[in-house]
Amino acid sequence: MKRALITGATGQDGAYLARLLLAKGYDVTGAIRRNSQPEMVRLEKLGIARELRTVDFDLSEPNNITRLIRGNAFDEVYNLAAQSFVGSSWEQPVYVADVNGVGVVRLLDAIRTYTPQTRFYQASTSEMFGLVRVLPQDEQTPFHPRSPYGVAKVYGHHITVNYRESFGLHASSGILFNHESPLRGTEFVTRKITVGLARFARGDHAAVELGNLNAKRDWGFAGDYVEGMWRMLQQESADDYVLATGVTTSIREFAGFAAEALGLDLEWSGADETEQAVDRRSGKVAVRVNPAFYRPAEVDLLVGNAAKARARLGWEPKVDVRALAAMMARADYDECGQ
Ligand code: NAP
Ligand code: F7E
Repeated sequence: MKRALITGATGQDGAYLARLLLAKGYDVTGAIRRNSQPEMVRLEKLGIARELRTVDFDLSEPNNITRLIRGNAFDEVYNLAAQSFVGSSWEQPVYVADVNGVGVVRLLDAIRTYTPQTRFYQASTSEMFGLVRVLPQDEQTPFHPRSPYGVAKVYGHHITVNYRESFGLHASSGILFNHESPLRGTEFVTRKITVGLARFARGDHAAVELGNLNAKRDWGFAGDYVEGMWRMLQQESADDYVLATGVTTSIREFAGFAAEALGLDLEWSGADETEQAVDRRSGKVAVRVNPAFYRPAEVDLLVGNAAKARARLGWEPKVDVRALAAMMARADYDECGQ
């Protein structure tokens, strides 16, 4: 039985990855940040909260990391833990640099020292591309991060490559484009839209307030992406891979897909700060712009090329953005009714 450690096991990806590894017969340890109340909601929703062992863990605490790695011979370590919300990274830039950046080398160095045979996955991100100069983006595209989050992740990415090249670790970096699900945090734009519009469809006619509707993202389904993470660690040698769908969609269009799945019919009007969408059926404003949600620096357009993952890992995304929006909107509609 293989032994895997997942940091960030309480997060969206951690929950789906834990389910995947358990189904494959792994012994899974979830490294969990101590909270005043254990944050197991996603693992409970997937019905696996009791199937993995859990350990207290914080990426900013080197003693904690060292003891955990030294005391266990994990076959695979998936480093998914991070402060992952780009929007708040401008408010906590030092913390984000420490956890998302330096935290990665804390883990890698413990692995190098105590269990160099352990295979390592680093959760890198399309946010590293930021102000993109090339369309679509692949493993060769230069980085130009636009947020403290993206800057910290660039360090995490490069130190993963560096430990692979310096010490021969089997350390891979997955450069993942946005991936969502009904387990997505409610502050991210997709889930904010699906929760807000589901409530609207249930008769609570409060408009969803959003920032930049023109930003475009390459959105896939988180369940598909964790399969790609696992495949990276099954390769004979470690490498870096982009996972993406190759389709880019604006925030406005995503809201339209979610609305459609909920039986709403949005009519857009205005521009920039005065833009809004009225639901033709109820006559009420369902979406409006609130500049408070604009970011100090924006990533305007992301679209990935996952040809390398397709060719070498046999990885394919299975859920397109319209189906994803519908899946999330319907799950939130059902949840609102309970
Ligand atoms: P998420 O839902 O926000 O989960 C993040 C996890 O990290 C949570 O379990 C959180 O614990 C944990 N965490 C935060 N700070 C920590 C710390 N100091 N020490 C230990 N654990 C800590 O994020 P996600 O969407 O699953 O993303 C997983 C990883 O992939 C992240 O590294 C993210 O940056 C990266 N990524 C995500 C996407 C995407 O579109 N989802 C794309 C590319 C890369 P709590 O539950 O206690 O908060
Ligand atoms: O924003 C725009 C916002 O917060 C997407 C993380 O998982 O994916 C995620 O980062 C876009 C941005 O995700 C609102 O300005 C408009 O352009 O959903 P988001 P993100 O910043 O792309 C990457 C790959 C990661 O690695 C990250 O960990 O939507 N937007 N209005 C808004 N965004 C939010 N959150 N809220 C709004 O009201």
